[in-house]
Amino acid sequence: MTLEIGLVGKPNVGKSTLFNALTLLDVAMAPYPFTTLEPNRGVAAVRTPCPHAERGGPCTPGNAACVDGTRWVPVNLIDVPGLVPGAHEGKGLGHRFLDDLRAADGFVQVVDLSGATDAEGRPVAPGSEAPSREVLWLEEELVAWVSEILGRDFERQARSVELEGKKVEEFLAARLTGLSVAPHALAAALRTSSVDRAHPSHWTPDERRALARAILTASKPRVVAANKCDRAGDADRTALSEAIAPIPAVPTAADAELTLRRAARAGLVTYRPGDPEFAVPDPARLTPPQAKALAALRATMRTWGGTGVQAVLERLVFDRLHQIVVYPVEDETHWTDGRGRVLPDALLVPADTPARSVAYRVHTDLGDHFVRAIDGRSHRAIAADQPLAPNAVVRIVARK
Ligand SMILES: Nc1nc2c(ncn2[C@@H]2O[C@H](COP(=O)(O)OP(=O)(O)O)[C@@H](O)[C@H]2O)c(=O)[nH]1
Ligand SMILES: [Mg+2]
Repeated sequence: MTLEIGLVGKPNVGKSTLFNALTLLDVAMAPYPFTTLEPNRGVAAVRTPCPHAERGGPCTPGNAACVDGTRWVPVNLIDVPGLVPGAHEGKGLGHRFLDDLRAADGFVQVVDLSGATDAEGRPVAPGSEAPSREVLWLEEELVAWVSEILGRDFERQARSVELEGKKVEEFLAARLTGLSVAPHALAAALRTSSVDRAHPSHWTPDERRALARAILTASKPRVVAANKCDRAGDADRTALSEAIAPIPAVPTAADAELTLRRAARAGLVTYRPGDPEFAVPDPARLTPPQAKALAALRATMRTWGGTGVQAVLERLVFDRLHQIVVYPVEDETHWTDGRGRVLPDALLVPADTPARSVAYRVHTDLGDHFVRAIDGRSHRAIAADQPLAPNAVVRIVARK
């Protein structure tokens, strides 16, 4: 039940570089042996302040490392190679890649902010491609893909649903199985697209397309990594943001972040991913090319306030996917589990998740036998249907 994020975009914009940077973690992420699961699947992490400071003692992290009071909570990342216009028709192996995205909870679309790659990813003169265009065409590809999944043998099936008097939600949910569309997202899509719920067999292709678009908007939130920002300026960023609003664009320098994480691992710099700057403990150790590369990188980070790489992921996870972090414990006074470990697990859950669903995330038995949750700060009871607060430390009480 780890959150899954897809990196999408046309070839040569920096998806793999971003993937490599985000999954290069120096913190151990149990239960993951190390961060790369398959060539294009890996584990990245989002940052959140650890509540251990409130207790005045250290924590005993299990799934999410704690570094200087910051918890690194794992999320799964998939690098989906080059989607090109026409992908939904199978162009550039589009089908296979799109199908990799079925289970994704959200997308980071990587674009070349410097405008120096064409639609197929070939290099062109900087500024000759508007990066907003690829955001718009990718949207159309994704809509066509969802429309197609939705539309297979639609009318015949829709008529039988009408005859049997089944609910349209059930009909659609069955068609969208595997696409990871939550019931509330489907309900929201039905509301915004205002189709005639009683007569799906009457829906026009345009109406089905509008519904597919609404499903996509409601169930697969997107943020844009405006990459190669080291070769672009503020005017490029503003133009992109205006053209793709309300989708947010975060300027990123993926190869700068990758360089920094590698340099930090080699001990050449002090840098925590997401920091606005880095330090060089021993400048004499740098070769002249290294010193030059780091100086250029420092200038980019000054311009943009960092590399933007952690920021773009966290923007998606916290702002668009509305995730919060909660800490299940067995002892609500000491914030420990049965083995005395302090705040062992940090879980990402959607902000409106009821307490009982959080219990199910910990263990099926805890969900099945849920009695109440207890807030580890106020010690008040939390009912099954009540959502938890961000950063909640919570004990689940279950019938034996
Ligand atoms: N200038 C610049 N180049 C980058 C950046 N990120 C990636 N690149 C380069 O862009 C090219 C394509 O990167 P890659 O990650 O393979 O792109 P993908 O095809 O989208 O996976 C490589 O030469 C990278 O080094 C960046 O932030 N700035
Ligand atoms: Mg790649």
